[in-house]
Amino acid sequence: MSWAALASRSALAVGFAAGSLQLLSDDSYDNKHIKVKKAKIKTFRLAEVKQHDGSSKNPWVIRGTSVYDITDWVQAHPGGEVILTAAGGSLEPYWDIFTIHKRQDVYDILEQYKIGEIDGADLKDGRVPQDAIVDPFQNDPERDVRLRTLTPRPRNAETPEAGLREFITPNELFYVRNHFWVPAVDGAEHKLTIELTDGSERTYTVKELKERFQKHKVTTTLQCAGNRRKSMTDGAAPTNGLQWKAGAISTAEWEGVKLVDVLADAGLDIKKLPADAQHVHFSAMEAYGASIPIRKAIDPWGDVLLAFEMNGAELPRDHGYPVRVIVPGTVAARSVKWLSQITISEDESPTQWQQRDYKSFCPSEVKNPNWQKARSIQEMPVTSAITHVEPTTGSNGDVQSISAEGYAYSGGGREIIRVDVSADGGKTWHEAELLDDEAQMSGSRAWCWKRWKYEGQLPEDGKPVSEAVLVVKATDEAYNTQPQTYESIFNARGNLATAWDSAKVPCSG
Ligand code: HEM
Ligand SMILES: Nc1nc2c(c(=O)[nH]1)N[C@H]1C(S)=C(S)[C@@H](COP(=O)(O)O)O[C@H]1N2
Ligand SMILES: [Mo]
Repeated sequence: MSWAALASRSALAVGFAAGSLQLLSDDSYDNKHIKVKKAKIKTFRLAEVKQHDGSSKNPWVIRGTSVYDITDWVQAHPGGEVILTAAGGSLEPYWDIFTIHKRQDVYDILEQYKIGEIDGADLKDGRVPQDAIVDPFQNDPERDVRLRTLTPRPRNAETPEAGLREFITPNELFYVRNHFWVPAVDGAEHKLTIELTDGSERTYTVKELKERFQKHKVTTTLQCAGNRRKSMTDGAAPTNGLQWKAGAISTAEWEGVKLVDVLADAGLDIKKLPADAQHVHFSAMEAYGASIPIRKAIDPWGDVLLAFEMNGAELPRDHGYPVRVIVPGTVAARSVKWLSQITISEDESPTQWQQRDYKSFCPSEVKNPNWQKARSIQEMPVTSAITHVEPTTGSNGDVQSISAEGYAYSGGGREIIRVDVSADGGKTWHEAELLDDEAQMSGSRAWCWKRWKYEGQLPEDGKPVSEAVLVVKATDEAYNTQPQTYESIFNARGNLATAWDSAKVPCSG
């Protein structure tokens, strides 16, 4: 199956099966049979493996010279159904691209599904001949070199300091978080299908969406659930996932049409919702998908957009061209790019990114977290970060004053009402100045980060120190504030890393 064929599968909603790490029934022989099995390893010809491709009920893959029946793993695969592109042949060319797999724990998962070996008659120099595959990343766009790249394929890159100090992040410096490749889309042809709970469907071209519905502008910050994850790792313990610093957050003005207007046009009775209309699923062209609760989707102050433009320009390919959903105040994982299908449903989206990844747990729940029990992250908690520090030294070479800048943000449209800064690690606090960026905002609620500025004398209590520890914490309109340390909010996924931010400033020789 090709990357494009995958994208056109309508049932791209990728499910996951609880407990799918069980051994295959084939392996549950009694002792006598296991002996028989060991003595005679099953062998398969390549032609037979080929029949178990992505369209087969029982997909198989090859790694090295071993054959695996991955039927029971497909639903549990964190990368979703793309796994099927490798079915019927060797994994290696794919894992050379998706290098995330070259790890013992991934090999261990695969080993559980082994069913035999490739017949020696098909080996060349003891190896399975490898077909060349199409690199799905070959059409990815050019990227600005100033972005701080974490992984090039898929593209994950954070906004550099220069971008974090602006209120509106320039498009080229807006952070990029891609789980897969960037789909190559013909914007004029692209269609979006909306499916209601009664199964009825309505399909719109992007052109039709632009022409038929009233346009709206919303300025909003997008923040990845993993923003500041590296500081949780440094402050508590190792976490899984991309080790973002404070740059997996950016702000833009988005233009598009309101999701609620399009849902109503597609036949959803907004005033008298059907009882089974509980969640709105968004499916993308590569393989990604997520959902939001219906109340957010139809909230007249919720400002959920189907966006075509970003900061006055056509949506850049990395950010979802030709259409993405923008869910203000909600974790950016729900702002699905390259949107192709919207489905109203009784349940949350079955994808990996709704059922797993974007959840948080008790700090001690490390090995086998209860994914099903944990709630999906939607509105983000309050956070803040220092983006720039500038010490001023006196004639003796000691630091005498300090100026600092940063951002503060809270989810759910909860406005930041105060930012407190301390230069002695949290003993003495000062209120930072909040910048007035009001003129650059549009939207029903406080969807944007606030920039803050602080200037103060050092040392705090007049006694010379060798190092000042600058710390910052923000408070939102619900008087929620940030935890002091990471131990209490540590979770193995490294999500919602919102403890006080800090920066050390050397003060005297
Ligand atoms: C049967 C073989 C496979 C196994 C056992 C496997 C296992 C895994 C595991 C454990 C992860 C999570 C890694 C992490 O979170 O650090 C993962 C992620 C992923 N896999 Fe696979 N994989 C297989 C085949 C494939 C193939 C053939 C492809 C592509 C053609 C693929 C694409 C991906 C992608 C894109 C992700 C990342 C998803 C994301 O960032 O959300 N996998 N896989
Ligand atoms: N189709 C699709 N949509 C997606 C993603 C993706 O990988 N594919 N990543 C999500 C995540 S986790 C984040 S943080 C944001 C990032 O948006 P940006 O790249 O425009 O900053 O997009 C979300 N929407
Ligand atoms: Mo994210």
